[in-house]
Amino acid sequence: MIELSEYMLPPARSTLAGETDALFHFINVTSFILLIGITIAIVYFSWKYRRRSDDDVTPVITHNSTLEITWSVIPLILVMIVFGWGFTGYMNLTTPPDNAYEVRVVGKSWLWEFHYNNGKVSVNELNVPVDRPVKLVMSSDDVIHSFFVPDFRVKRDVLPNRYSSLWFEATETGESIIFCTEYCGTNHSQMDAVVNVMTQDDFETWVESGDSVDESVPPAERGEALVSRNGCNACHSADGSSGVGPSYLGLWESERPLANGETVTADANYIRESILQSDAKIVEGYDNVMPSYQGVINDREIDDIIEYIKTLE
Ligand code: HEC
Ligand SMILES: [Cu+2]
Repeated sequence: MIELSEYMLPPARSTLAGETDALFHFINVTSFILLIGITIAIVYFSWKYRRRSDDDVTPVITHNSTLEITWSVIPLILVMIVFGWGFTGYMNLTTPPDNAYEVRVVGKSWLWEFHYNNGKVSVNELNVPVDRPVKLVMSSDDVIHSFFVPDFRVKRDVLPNRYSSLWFEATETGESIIFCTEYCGTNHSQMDAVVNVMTQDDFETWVESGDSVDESVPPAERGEALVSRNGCNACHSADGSSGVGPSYLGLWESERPLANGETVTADANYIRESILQSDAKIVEGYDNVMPSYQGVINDREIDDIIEYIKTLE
C-alpha cells in the first residue's frame, strides 16, 4: 500500500492521512479486481455460448437463486465495508481531540489570514507545531472559499457568516501547500499558501515573538518584504503593469482619480487608509475587491510599506 501511495498520491503527512489513503486504495483495488473478473467472464461466456448452428435454441431459464443471492450479497458486503470504513474515517476527521491547538482562519479574496490565540497574525503562512492536533476555525470575509491541504488529506469549505472547522495532526516538520479549492474569482488560482510545520519549541518561540522590527534592515526593504508576505503582490505590481489593482510605481504623491469623481493625493494618510479601510476610496477603473488589513498590519508595518512605495517613482 505504501508503494501505491507514493505512486498515486502526494506524501501523507498527517496522522489520519494513512487511513484515508487505505480506503482510497481499497476502493480502487476491489474495483480493479471486479473489472478484470467481469471482463473475463463476458469474453468467456460470449465464446462458450456462441451460436453454433441454426437450430440452436436458448433454453428458458426463469431464475437461479444461488447465482442471484451471490451477486447481491457480495456487492452488499463490499458496500457495507466501504460505508463503515468511510463513516469512521469521516467521524475521525470531523471530531478534533480536546487538546487541539486552535487557529482562526479567515479566507478573503484572495488570501488566507491566520490568527493565533495570543493575537499574532500571519498571512498566507500557517505555522503549526508537529505532533500536536491543530483545529482550524474558519470563516470567509466575502465569498465561499475552500481550505485544502493535499498532504494532510483535509479539505473543507470556508463560508461567509458561518464557521466551519477542520483539524489535523502533522507528523513531520516541513512545508506543505494550501490551496483554495472553490472558484472564488479572478485571482482564485493564486490563492495558495503554505503550512509550515515546526518543532514544538520553534513554534512556541515563533508564536511568542512580538512583531519585532529588524532595525538592521532599511525600512523600504522591510516594506518590500511585508508587501510580499501579506499577499499584496497578487494584485499590485511594482513595475507599472496593472493587475487586479493599480501598480505602486509612480503612486507616491500622485493625483488619484476616484470612482466617485473626486481626486486625492496619494500621501501617507491615503495609503494608510487604503490598507486599513480599503473600501473608503476606490480608484477609478478598479473594483472594490481589496481586502481590509485592519488588525493584520500594524502602524509600524504601514510606515515601512509607505517607505517602500516612496522608492518606486
Ligand atoms: C485582492 C487584490 C488586492 C490585494 C491582495 C491588495 N490590494 Fe491594494 N488594491 C486592490 C485594488 C483593486 C485597488 C484599487 C481599488 C481600491 O482603491 O480599493 C487597490 C488599491 C490600493 C491602494 C491605493 C492605490 C492607488 O493606486 O491609489 C494601495 C496603496 C494599496 N491597494 C495597497 C495594498 C497593500 C499594501 C496591500 C497588501 C498589504 C494590498 N494593497 C493588497 C487590490 C488588492
Ligand atoms: Cu478562494
